[in-house]
Amino acid sequence: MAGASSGTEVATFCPLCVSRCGARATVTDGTFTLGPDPSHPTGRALCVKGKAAPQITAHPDRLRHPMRRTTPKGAPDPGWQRMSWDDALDSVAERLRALAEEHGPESVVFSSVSPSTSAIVDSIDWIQRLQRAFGSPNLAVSMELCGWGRYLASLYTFGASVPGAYMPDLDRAGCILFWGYNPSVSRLAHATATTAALRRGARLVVVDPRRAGLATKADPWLRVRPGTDAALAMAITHVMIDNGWFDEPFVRRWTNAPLLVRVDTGRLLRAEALAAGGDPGHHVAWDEVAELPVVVDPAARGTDIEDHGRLALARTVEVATGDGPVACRPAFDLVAAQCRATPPTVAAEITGVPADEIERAARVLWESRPIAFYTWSGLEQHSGTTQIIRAINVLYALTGCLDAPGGNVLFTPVPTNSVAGVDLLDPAQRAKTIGVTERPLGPARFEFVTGEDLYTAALEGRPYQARGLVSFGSNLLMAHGDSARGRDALQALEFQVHLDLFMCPTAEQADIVLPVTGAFEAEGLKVGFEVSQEAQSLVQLRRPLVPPVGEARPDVQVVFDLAMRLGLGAQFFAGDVDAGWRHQLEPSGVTLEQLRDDPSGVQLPLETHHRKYAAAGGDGVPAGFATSTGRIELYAEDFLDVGQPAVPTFTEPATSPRSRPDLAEEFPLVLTCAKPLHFCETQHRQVARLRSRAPDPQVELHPDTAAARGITAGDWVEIATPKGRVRARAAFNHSLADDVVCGQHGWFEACEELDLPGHPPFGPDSANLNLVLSQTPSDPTSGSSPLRAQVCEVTKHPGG
Ligand SMILES: Nc1nc2c(c(=O)[nH]1)N[C@H]1C(S)=C(S)[C@@H](COP(=O)(O)OP(=O)(O)OC[C@H]3O[C@@H](n4cnc5c(=O)[nH]c(N)nc54)[C@H](O)[C@@H]3O)O[C@H]1N2
Ligand SMILES: Nc1nc2c(c(=O)[nH]1)N[C@H]1C(S)=C(S)[C@@H](COP(=O)(O)OP(=O)(O)OC[C@H]3O[C@@H](n4cnc5c(=O)[nH]c(N)nc54)[C@H](O)[C@@H]3O)O[C@H]1N2
Ligand code: SF4
Ligand SMILES: [Mo]
Repeated sequence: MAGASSGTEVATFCPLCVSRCGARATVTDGTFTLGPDPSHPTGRALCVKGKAAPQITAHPDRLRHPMRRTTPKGAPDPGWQRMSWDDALDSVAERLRALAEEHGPESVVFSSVSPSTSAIVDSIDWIQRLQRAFGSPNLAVSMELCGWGRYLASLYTFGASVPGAYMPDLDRAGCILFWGYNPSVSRLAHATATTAALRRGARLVVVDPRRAGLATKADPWLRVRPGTDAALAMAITHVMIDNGWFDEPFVRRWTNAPLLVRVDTGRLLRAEALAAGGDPGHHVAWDEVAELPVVVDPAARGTDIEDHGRLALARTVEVATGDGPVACRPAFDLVAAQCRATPPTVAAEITGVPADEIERAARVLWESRPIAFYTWSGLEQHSGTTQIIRAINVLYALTGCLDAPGGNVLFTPVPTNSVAGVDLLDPAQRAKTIGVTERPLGPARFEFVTGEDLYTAALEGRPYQARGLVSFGSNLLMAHGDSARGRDALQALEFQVHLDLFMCPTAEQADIVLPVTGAFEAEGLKVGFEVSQEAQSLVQLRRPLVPPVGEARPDVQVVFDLAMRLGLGAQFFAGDVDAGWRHQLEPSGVTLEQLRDDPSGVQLPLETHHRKYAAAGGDGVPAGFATSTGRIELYAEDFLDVGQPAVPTFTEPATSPRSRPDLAEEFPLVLTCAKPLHFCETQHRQVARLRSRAPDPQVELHPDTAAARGITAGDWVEIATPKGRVRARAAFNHSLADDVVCGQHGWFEACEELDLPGHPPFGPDSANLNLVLSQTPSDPTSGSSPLRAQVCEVTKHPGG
């Protein structure tokens, strides 16, 4: 597709990060500029990266041609040799087919850059379709570092992705709770909506070890010690329960609070235990007026209970069973007891948040309902991530705000056909996802492979040998801890193809590298912009503003072309991307012609429906929640099957100075990290307009911490962990605790225009934080790496 004609103003959106800001582009003389588009539901502002999009697009280091390596893996120079697209695609297809035939399609792992940090959002569904149609159950997309808490872990409490899909209704919230999330840096559309909410009087509570971004406007801001968030959530929950600050009718009716749990086994009591013929699928509650057990059929969604107010919530009862009396406690009682064991005074000692601030947070949350919340990276990258998320999910469930106006709401989506191809993968193949045996409830259950498991499969052949990697831009070696092990793993692969805009350490290991178009060189279809009903109702097709550099092709085009060569034309619309989009859009009534005619998109008149769990279906029974009990699971019985507690539980981070006193003397500080404003993840350091504002990798530390080590602001320092040392420049941050420091990952690229050096991804001069962070010990449920609470020491760099 040719670029837009010169001098025109075009409606568009920036897909460079999760914010997907609506924008207006002005195209002149083969280049373009972007400005905000206040008429777009995510267009109130553009960040510096969006404004630098023209420089990213036109950067001289862009990959221009398909290339093959001519030297063995591990050689200092890959000896890249240009090849034609036809040759490249033919060889890739041939290698993948051979691997599938000899070792099964599961031996090929697909990977992708995260859609939160790139324009791959245009293509991710099609990439998944390719992976599934090919027959591989393995997709590595940083799910365990980026999306587990928001999307998948919350399924075990809500049966739905909260807050990933049930988004905070910021426009109506009485109180906004950001927990380990800093949208001022990471999602501008949420930051601008929050600022507007504050202006109309909404409250803001932020939990973050740093007072960054909107945390400066939060009241309270809770300065939590990294990785101890579960203890904080449990203490807040305790205060709420103790004061009756929870939505009791909601909790009784829609959570599994009243269901009885056997004290002896920890399992929910089943009706079959009460009398012969009782249904093993039915649960039991206790009627406190009749002093009798009540059978609860999950399929009835609570309509089989006459008076929910009569059910016991907080006592031990003796239930007569076929095997004699059995002591049982309502699920709520167990959760309350667990939280009671971590009252504010105890939590204060663990988390560093003063007890009175914990009490105040509970009061603010309750008194300024409805509460809308979001959690993100601050909670994803921990050895205890799943329990942290569970603790916060349970806290939120008690407020009764889920799917209520001003709470976390599933906005009505534009109806479309899913193209991710879930049905294309044979269940027998899905059962082979790498990691599913070790962590049956983890990301592998949903076809996502963790970095740790990918490396093990490639290096040790467990559970089987990973032999091929099709990598849509993901910079695995820089994104995951244990970078050096990652390099060895990639070198052990028989074949790797990598698609990217730029060369990166992961691409350097590939056999074939393919150049892809940037966001503004190709069309991109976006159905729904997520953050509000208005945003979620918008369908927009981004137009190319400039022609592609070199021979770069859109990811989605490469997916379709590869599919054709792999004999998957039937699943890929005979290679016609337009036909694929038409199929996707068909239920919406929106046509490609409409979208191409009007680049500002089509806004559908969709209405939000609240409290959908209570809406009756055709059979008159409410929808309830997609969990085993049909209710929100304050008590997650499923977790017992994997040796995890069913009630939220705090565990000290696995590699902290407290859990590892043997390391604490040498490494007394806790190292966490945060995203940089000027770059996305490991990208963009080569762009002068961005790099000039943030020239060096940083580590933030309290001035007292620095002074105690003879460090002044701006000094080059070494961050040392038990795995080694990397470099960064010291930056003072008064808001940090004096035993916590905050680094940045992703630094390797040079910026030639500014004469700023690159940093080797490996070796003594490296600034790659993930070289000295470990993927283990990982979260037992999800395999999340403990990247945000590891021990470290910071010292002045010997070179200054
Ligand atoms: N220590 C530490 N490590 C972390 C994190 C952290 O906070 N701390 N964050 C984690 C998180 S949340 C994530 S999501 C991962 C991110 O890790 P990745 O998903 O790997 O993301 P990036 O580093 O942004 O980009 C990787 C590559 O994708 C390329 N790319 C960009 N856009 C496109 C595109 O449209 N198509 C193609 N084919 N390629 C493209 C870029 O040029 C770059 O080379 O890192 C994780 N790693
Ligand atoms: N500018 C920019 N925007 C981005 C990205 C980027 O790299 N740059 N990346 C995109 C991607 S892939 C993602 S995943 C999102 C992430 O977006 P965010 O989750 O907002 O990212 P971070 O800034 O890494 O982390 C949020 C906050 O968590 C805090 N934190 C660190 N450790 C802890 C902890 O143990 N507990 C708590 N409660 N908080 C903690 C940090 O201090 C930080 O302020 O941003 C997306 N947007
Ligand atoms: S926040 Fe910046 S990079 Fe992200 S979509 Fe908006 S303008 Fe683009
Ligand atoms: Mo991410």
